[in-house]
Amino acid sequence: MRYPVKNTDTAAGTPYTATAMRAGTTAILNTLHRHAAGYLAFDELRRRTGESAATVTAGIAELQQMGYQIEIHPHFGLRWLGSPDRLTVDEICALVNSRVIGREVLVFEETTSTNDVVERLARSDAQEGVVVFAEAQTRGRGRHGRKWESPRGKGLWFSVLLRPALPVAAYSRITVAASVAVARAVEARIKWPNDVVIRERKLAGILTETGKNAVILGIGVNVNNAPEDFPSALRDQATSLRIETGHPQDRAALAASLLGRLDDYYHRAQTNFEAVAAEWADLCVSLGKQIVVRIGHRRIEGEACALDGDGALLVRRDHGHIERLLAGDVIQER
Ligand code: BT5
Repeated sequence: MRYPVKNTDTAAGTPYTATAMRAGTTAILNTLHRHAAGYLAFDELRRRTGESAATVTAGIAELQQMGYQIEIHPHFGLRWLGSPDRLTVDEICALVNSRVIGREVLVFEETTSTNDVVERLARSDAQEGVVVFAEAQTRGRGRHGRKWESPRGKGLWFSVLLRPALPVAAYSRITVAASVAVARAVEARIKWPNDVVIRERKLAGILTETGKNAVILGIGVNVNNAPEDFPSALRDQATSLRIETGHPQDRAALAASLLGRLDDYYHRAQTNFEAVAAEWADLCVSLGKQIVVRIGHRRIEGEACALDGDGALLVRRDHGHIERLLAGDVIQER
């Protein structure tokens, strides 16, 4: 599960290495976290993890020392109360359940952009599925060189290295699949081409770039941002899960659930894209609407009608002609 990094790349910052949490402790973390709703008897925890009493006792002490809050009740047993608000490789790997995406995880305290780090990994022939998170990005970016606000510890700012078995012309499928995975994980909707929105406010953004035989999938999700964590110009357009639910969220648990969904939809994008496109259409707020799209200096107006097999948006112009759009910004929607 650990990625053997020799980090000589100072521009990228230093990744936290896994804290060499013992295997038994990882299993305890996983089991208690899954049972977070109530108490778990000590013997039941032993049975579920298959560990000895001594290992379980030592594991709980290790977790508590790391800042995990675990209640020990003399009669009821153990209860998970929360984890430290800090992303760690150990916790994400203990919770994730996936085939490809997340089988190797790196966490940086700070970096320029997680897409930059993954791009370098792609050039060094790293295998697909490695995921890089950063607690803060100094040069987080959106499309066309736009800025992505990535305040420290508030969100999930991460990138995934993919080497899809798809022709380059069908790479848009990856963005489509990622949008569905993110929207499902956070119960939000999709605004074409790459925004994940709640109440018309942007909760997450996706930036897909191509590298050496690779797709670099960058995802930013606002999780625990308060309104004042956004620059004033964004306050009316952006939102976070904390703002929407009224409660701070467990970022590591969300990270693991996101990686699991991305893994699933990435697989489906390559084997049964029609089903993914149908889900996308259900979640999309743009379809069926009259939209104005800006692509560089061009403006295209028409009805957003469907996605095609490559993941391109089909727009019916007023004169009936169908335009096929792979990128662009929706500047107006009716
Ligand atoms: C995107 O671009 O929405 C893609 C964002 C991808 C960010 C991830 S974080 C991990 C990885 N590493 C990176 O460096 N990037 C990826 P675009 O559609 O161009 O939208 C950018 C616009 O969204 C900006 O111009 C702002 O208006 C707005 N924006 C910036 N930061 C935001 C935030 N945190 N929440 C909501 N909106 C934001």
